[in-house]
Amino acid sequence: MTHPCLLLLIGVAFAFRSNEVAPNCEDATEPCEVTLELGFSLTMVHYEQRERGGASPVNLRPDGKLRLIRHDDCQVDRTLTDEEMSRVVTADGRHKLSILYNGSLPGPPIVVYENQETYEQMSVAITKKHAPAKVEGLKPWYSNEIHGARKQRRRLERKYRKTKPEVVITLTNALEDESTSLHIHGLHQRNTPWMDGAGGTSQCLVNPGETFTYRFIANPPGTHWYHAHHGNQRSMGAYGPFVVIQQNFMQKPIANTEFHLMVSDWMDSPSDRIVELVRREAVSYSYGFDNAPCYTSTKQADGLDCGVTPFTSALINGKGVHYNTGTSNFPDWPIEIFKVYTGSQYRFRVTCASMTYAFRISVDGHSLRVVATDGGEVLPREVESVVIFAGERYDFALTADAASGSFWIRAESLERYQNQKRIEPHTTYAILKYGDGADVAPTSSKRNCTAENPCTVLNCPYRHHPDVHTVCVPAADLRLHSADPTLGRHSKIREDFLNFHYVLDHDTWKTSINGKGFQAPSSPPQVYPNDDQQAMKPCSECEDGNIYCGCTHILEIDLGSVVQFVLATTVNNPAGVLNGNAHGIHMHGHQVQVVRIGWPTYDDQGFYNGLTPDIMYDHHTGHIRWTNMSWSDGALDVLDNSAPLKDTMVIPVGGYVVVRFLADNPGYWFMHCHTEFHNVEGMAMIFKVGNDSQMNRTPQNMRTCGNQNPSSVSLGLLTADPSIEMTEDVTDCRDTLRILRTATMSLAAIALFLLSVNVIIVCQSSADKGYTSIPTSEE
Ligand SMILES: [Cu+2]
Repeated sequence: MTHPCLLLLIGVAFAFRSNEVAPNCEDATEPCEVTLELGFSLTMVHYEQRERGGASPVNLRPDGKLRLIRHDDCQVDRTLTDEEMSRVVTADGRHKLSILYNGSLPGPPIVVYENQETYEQMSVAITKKHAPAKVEGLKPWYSNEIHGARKQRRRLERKYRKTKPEVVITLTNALEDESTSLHIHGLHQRNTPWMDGAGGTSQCLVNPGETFTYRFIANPPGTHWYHAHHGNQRSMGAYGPFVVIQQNFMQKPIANTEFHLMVSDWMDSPSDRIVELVRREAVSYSYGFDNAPCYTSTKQADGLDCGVTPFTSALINGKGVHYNTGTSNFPDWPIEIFKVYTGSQYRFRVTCASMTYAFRISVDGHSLRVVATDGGEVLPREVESVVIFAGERYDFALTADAASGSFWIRAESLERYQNQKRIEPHTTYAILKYGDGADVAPTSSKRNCTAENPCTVLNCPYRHHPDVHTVCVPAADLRLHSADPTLGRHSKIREDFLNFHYVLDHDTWKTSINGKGFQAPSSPPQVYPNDDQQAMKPCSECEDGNIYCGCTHILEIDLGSVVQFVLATTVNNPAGVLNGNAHGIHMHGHQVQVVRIGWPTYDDQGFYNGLTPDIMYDHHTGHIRWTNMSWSDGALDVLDNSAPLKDTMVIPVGGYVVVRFLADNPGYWFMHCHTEFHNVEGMAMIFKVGNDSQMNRTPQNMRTCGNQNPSSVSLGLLTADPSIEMTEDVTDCRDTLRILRTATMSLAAIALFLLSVNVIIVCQSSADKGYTSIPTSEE
């Protein structure tokens, strides 16, 4: 292994390529246009130019530079320039087929402004709501902003009054053989549910060679991300940061003060392969059929499954470490560097884009002040580390309070045991570097947690972190700055139990929600709500629970109702065997209040020993419900309106999470596990808010797709007079106009005048019957 000091030379070329948060469009009053091209790409390959052309593999030299291998004779050609090196996706140093936006890993950051408030509204927000003296914890950071913001406010007053900027993303599918769609994870797409990018639900898939333009208002503000919403594309690299800057001045990014940090595992296998291995219980061979060692699943601190397939690599901002064995070591390959200056404050916007593994993020020598999750601001909470699951986001503030030097930023897996033996977690690294000096490998070490000074870890998927002097704080314990008034005690709360678990389909295990595996309809219901050609298998044909049943699982919710979902992951099989792992569940189109986390039971060593006693599983009906029936129908007392708002919730194995939300965003919204191979297999459903007449009408020029079954009548149309394609109203108008022309020749001027008036009235009334504008949800 090469010494890390040498390798850090290469980090220089990459360090500031894309990790600082900066708006794509300076002017928030204009639509912000971004172009994304999704294509295959190879890591550790130098493309002569982005639009393909020649490509040559590269290797790493001992001095940290990349060298080009000539493709004709496989000889070393030359060392790449820094500029050329910056265009090579190094990932974990292996050559791997990837699916990337604009050839970059992660994809290019998209940073836009929140839908604009008027100046008057912003002014009130500053003076009343966010006066520096009232902001706890982050006072220095925010108050600097306030002082600096006065001039800016006057400028913005002139510039931004009454604007509604729009984001326009033009996506081209340059994959040769796969369709795709683009989801902005965290945006609500209020009034534009057809722009949500859930392929097959909110839109037709974008086929190879096609282009699809997404137009929407960016809301809510915060740290979000974009990713492909089809097949395995996300875990092959099809993701990138998406930040919506809050349109008051406190959060305006300042150069060098905010960073994107995207962490993800980087697996050898696509999730389809993992589905098949897990489903057939062949996973023990997943090291490769030719290799001797069989794999046994690693366990987390509570003794339950952590990694069902081997951890191979992990990346921070597309750069990281490859493991050949289960032991951790220092990075061999370029890693991300975040440059800071003593005395300043920094905001890290952290997103987990993993296929499967969660990560515990920490920075040697520094504590993290968590200030937001899933885009939503929370009261600052000081922690040693934060656990982040696929789909989640955490923003933390960090004070650069060291005099100088470099410190490891660590992303550790939650693996703790294998074959009953204690193991070290797999760790990938980035570097927090002070000042402008040379890049050197940190010599820092992880904080030592002691009984006197225990470490606080946010968002563990288990209640305790035994024997390491660690205190786990659940995400539900975070608190909003001010209570959300919309979700108080309501006289009527709709309650649904959703069990994310595995069920037997003949002799194989499959992921499900309440025993149902999601089968997509043949055309997206958001585009074709009344498509009589649409193939859907109604879940009414399924029995709840015990036996796997594939169907188009849709939960219908009345617009305006207050909804409580109990998201559980409890045992289902009659033998009482617990199988499963923590799931990160993502709800599209909404932020929900996480009002309660229910844990399973543990022994005095902290190991799992039983399902939560709060929930009953009825083996006869396959339903789950509260054990205490007096909690039913939303009566469970969770009356704390300051519970945090999230869109991706981690459900502990054998436990549950209660979320509450106001169903005020009409549309067909996808809900699914963000472990990609669980989602691919069917741990997904649609929750439909409002009826079709309450949803904005999908624009008529949306692309078409779906089952085709041309009738004889429509076939006849193909050979008929082209004029027959005209709608009745238009035809009527044209006929009338033809008569009018005849009349012009034969009638007197006064008769022509009278007839024209008549025609205009007739045409106008016909046009009024047609599609003229998008009705708003208030209508
Ligand atoms: Cu899952």
